[in-house]
Amino acid sequence: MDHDSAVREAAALLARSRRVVVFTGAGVSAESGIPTFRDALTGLWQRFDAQSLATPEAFRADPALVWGWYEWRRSAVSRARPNPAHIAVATIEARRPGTVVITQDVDDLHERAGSATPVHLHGSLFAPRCFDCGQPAPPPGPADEPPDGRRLEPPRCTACSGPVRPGVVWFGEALPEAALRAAAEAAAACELLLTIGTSGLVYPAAEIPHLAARAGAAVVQLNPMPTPLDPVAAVSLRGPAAQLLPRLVDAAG
Ligand code: BV8
Ligand code: ZN
Repeated sequence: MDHDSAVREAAALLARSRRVVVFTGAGVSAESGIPTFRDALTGLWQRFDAQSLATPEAFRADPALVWGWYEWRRSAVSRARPNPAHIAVATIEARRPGTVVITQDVDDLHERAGSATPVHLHGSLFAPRCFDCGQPAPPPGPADEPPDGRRLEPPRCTACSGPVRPGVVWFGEALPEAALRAAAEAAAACELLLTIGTSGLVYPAAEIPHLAARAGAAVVQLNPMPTPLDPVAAVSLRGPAAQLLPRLVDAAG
């Protein structure tokens, strides 16, 4: 299917769908200048593998190294702006009330683009909590300067003086039950699932588009690269989300 007919096909699917799920990964924030998960390893952290740094073990071993990485990412997000893909997602929600946005991203760009209640399967950079007792901690103020490549001692919990950790889901940690349940229910009930900018490699989140397809939904994928989701996608649009998604939403009305 050539690109233009793929866009027409995808637009026709969106045009006739009322129950829509939008499932996003780090690629939807790429054009806001936010490095994807794997690319977010520079400076002091470049010698690490993301999967080894995004773990409770890494935080226990060197809280300042891991907290510094997340504070660098949080300061990058605070300086970034939602891109046309985030805005197009919010337009889909405005035109199709009941649309459910499910994201693996830990940034707040969907919210800042107008998405009311995105389901964060992997938590958020803006909900830190105590590593020991779990008490929520106030997000530290905007990191005054991007601590790129610097260790930063995490703040201390006011209840038990344990170290404060980022409010994200690390490898080996369970996803928030309510979020996963809401995502699975939405995927099982939708007519169309748009998967945007995800490599489809990390489970159980990556199961969501497969679940929608098994339940009979059409899956449309937007990603510059092939992914393990290709086989379940009725249409795969190859390209950057900030270009493709607004075109799709305009064509679908
Ligand atoms: C769990 C938060 C159990 C942190 C993240 C072996 C086989 C199968 C599974 C496993 C296994 N070994 C271990 C596991 C389980 C593991 C897993 O799936 N590992 C994978 C790597 C094999 N999963 C877990 O550990 C999960 N927990 O299983 O717990 C359990 C159960 C009960 C009780 C206790 C324990 C937890 C996983 C969550 C990890 N946290 N994020 C943080 O952000 O720091 S995952 C993180 O990586 C992201 O959230 C994202 O989901 C994932 C991938 O990152 P990226 O590749 O950057 O992003 P993405 O996938 O979204 O891909 C980017 C895409 O964008 C690319 O395709 C690219 O082509 C595209 N793109 C680029 N530019 C653009 C674009 N697209 C559009 N436009 C553009 N411009
Ligand atoms: Zn505590």
